[in-house]
Amino acid sequence: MASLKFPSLPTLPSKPISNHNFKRQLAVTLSVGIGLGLAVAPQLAKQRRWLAKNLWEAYTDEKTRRSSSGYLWGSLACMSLSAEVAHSDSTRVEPNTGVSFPSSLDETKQLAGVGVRRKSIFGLKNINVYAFGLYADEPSLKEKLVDKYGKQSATELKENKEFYEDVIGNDLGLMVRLEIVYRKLSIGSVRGAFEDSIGSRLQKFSGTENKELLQRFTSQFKDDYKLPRGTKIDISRLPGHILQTKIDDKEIGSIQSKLLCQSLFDLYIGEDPLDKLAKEEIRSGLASLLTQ
Ligand code: DAO
Ligand code: DAO
Repeated sequence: MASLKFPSLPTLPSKPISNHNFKRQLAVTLSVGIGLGLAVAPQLAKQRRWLAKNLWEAYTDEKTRRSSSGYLWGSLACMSLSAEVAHSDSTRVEPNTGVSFPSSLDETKQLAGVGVRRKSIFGLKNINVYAFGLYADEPSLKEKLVDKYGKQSATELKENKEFYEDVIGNDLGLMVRLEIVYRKLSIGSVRGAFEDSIGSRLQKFSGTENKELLQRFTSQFKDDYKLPRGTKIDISRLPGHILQTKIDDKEIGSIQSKLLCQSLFDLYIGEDPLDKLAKEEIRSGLASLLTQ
């Protein structure tokens, strides 16, 4: 039987690695490893910024730089800074929770703004339940609304209520991504919260309670689903007013209803939103997407 032969490895230098070289190699290896780790993990945005700042301070400190560990600090600081720069233009961090959202998804969806859903418990303290990012499908936003609003400037558009009513009510692509931050979320409390938040919008837009529609929506969420911190829920409006829900990228259901789509997005961009600052940010984001 013919034996398999591996090509011979290039011979390693026989000279022992000097202490100085060793430190340099260690510094480079460590910084590549740590830098890559930080660069790829979006949930580490806060830590990345903190580390970049501290390492840079350490490196620029005269004493550290003159000492033999200068190499280590220098390359670590450079790697962290570049990871931070690389990330700052491709993600947006929700400031209250540190959750980061990619600025664009699937090539056509653009992030319009981010916010946080809070809930007060026993009327005492507010807990952060989830961070959210609202995405608009740029081509469909333009296709549906550019004729009507394309001549207005972003500043004019930002103040135009009718524009947001049209964004909420038209059959154009929108998606909200929720990332759970609360550690003890039970399906029971989630159902209860929907009944208040979505239920009141169904009533507002249709004039009736629509118990059956709300029931259809909440019955998608089975009792055995777990919602640990870090779970991502994507709720999208697909063509034909179809509201699709995915949990950690797995589709769990779709419901065709203009009223339900409108009620859901009204929670984030409507007149009485879950997070007022986020609403302002999302509204200007949408206005600039349409006018650019
Ligand atoms: O445990 O009593 C509690 C507080 C839970 C608050 C639940 C708020 C749910 C908001 C909707 C979450 C959607 C994923
Ligand atoms: O924040 O009050 C609110 C409304 C949130 C609507 C989100 C619906 C998707 C929740 C999926 C739960 C899965 C068990």
